[in-house]
Amino acid sequence: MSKTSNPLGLSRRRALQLSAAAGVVSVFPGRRVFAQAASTYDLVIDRQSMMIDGHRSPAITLNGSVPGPTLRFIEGGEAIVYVRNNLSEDASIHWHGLLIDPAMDGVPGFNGYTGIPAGGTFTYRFDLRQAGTYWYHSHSGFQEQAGLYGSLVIESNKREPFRYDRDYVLVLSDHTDEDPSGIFQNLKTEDGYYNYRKQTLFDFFQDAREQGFGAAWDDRMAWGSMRMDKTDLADVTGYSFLVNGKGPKDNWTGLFTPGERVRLRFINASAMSIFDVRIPDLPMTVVAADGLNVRPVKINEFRIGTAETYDVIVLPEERPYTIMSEPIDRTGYARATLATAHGMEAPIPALRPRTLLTMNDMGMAMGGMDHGSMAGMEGMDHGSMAGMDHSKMGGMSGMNHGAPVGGNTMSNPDAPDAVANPPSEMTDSMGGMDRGARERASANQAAVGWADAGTLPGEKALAYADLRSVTTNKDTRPPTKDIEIRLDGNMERYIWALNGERYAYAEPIRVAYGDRVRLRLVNTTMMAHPMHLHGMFVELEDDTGANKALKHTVLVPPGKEVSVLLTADEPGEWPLHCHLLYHMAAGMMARFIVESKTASL
Ligand SMILES: [Cu+2]
Repeated sequence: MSKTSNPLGLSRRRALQLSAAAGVVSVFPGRRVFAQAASTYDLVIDRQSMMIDGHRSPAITLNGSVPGPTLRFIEGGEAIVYVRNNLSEDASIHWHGLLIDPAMDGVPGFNGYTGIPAGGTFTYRFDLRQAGTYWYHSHSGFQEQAGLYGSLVIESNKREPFRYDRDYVLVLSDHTDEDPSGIFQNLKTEDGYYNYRKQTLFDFFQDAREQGFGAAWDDRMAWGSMRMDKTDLADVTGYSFLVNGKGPKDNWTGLFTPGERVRLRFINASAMSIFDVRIPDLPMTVVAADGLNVRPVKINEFRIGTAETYDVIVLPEERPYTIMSEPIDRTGYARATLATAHGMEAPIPALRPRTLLTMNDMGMAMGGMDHGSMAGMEGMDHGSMAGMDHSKMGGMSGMNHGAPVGGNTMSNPDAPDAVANPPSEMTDSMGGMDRGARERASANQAAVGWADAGTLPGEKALAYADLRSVTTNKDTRPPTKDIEIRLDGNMERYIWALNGERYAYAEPIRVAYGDRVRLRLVNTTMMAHPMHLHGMFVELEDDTGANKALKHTVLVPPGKEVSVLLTADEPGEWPLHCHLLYHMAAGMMARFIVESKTASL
């Protein structure tokens, strides 16, 4: 039995005192001098159970808890982590987002690493080359889904560009009582097994009333003939959504004193969930993305892909606040509370409508798909795509009966999704309502299109285009190499692949040391894929200047392309994969090899 432990709600002063104990020598008052002493941790992996909202659930624990302990380090030092694996199977721990010696990256089958044998131990030793919010998790089988994950915080050895008085880690995750390998089997054998929210006939008549019968029918037929489900935002449901291992009833609570600036380090450690996160009535300022500082962005909510992290700073007043994290398919929620005393709580807002994908979201999935490249998809069932013949598409592009869905956007995938923005008169009329009324009014509006989280009019949701690095990019050369990574899938047969090949069959992607590369992540599917590259950061191309935001995980929306730049300056064999656990397991992974310095001479 495990009791989950709260990451300590440390005041910054206390955190630094602890840091001092862990290898910082303070010589001058007000100035920190960092010794090169190592910080060490012991981790023990066990199969136990955990309590979630009063029910017992099987889990894999680290030091008896889910998530595992928050490991705190100081930038510039060395980390030593001793791991004991008490499972009856091999395990592993990967340090997500760290610049690291490839031998310590912790992915079995890469860089000569073979995992931690059943009943055995492994010692990780690596230099701490960066600061920020990161996490660690198993890279073996489905252990991550069962609980083998935790947070990792590296304190900066420089002055931070923002100020805060209190520091909390919020690890978001999805937990299931089921055996994860059983889930994977079900996904592979039964289409839509976990999708309880298929559109119903009732939905159809509702649509028909709003859009006109013709439009609703055409839309329905189009989706039907593609044999894709427009509500297939997530393919596993039945999860409990957790914050720091606590269910919504357990209500993880972070305390604050009014007037304090509170830093919240959000980590999406779920196996399969993408969350929309907000704190009603408490604006947030985003100060870091994927561990690295960004220019402050004031927002009301953000969408966090699996494996991404965001640090925000809030200034709560003397009252409780609900931290609400809704998965995009709205099958539940994770909830936590900020309060001035334990036991206080704020109202929990109603779940907003799940997003319905539109034909506009299909951009790349349809327009960018040439059948020649599809033919390369080893083992793929072309049947599901074959339904998408061009006469049908012709019919859809004519589908403009004043319908809010699709129509001529088909021919221009980049056209702004007009329906994502409510008409201005609605915005205006809602402006006068209080928040509760606005929430209720908004809940009755369908969120249409991937980009729309159901954000209230007048409120701001974070977009990648808002992110700018605080530090100037080290390498501003234009790319000399363009690598297309197509994210492919067949939902019916649960085959997920990169460039048409499942991992087991794919050739590695090779670049020379020092290469400046553009990776074009082209999503041909109707799901978002959080693409993660180990060992290096990539730069988002939203900025044309030298402050491109750096990311280790990039959420690629359905049917869209996201391009990123990369300087290949970390030699090694790095996994490049979708961070949805079952997609990776199904084959959505590649080996990205950066040749050693000498190899290119
Ligand atoms: Cu994926």
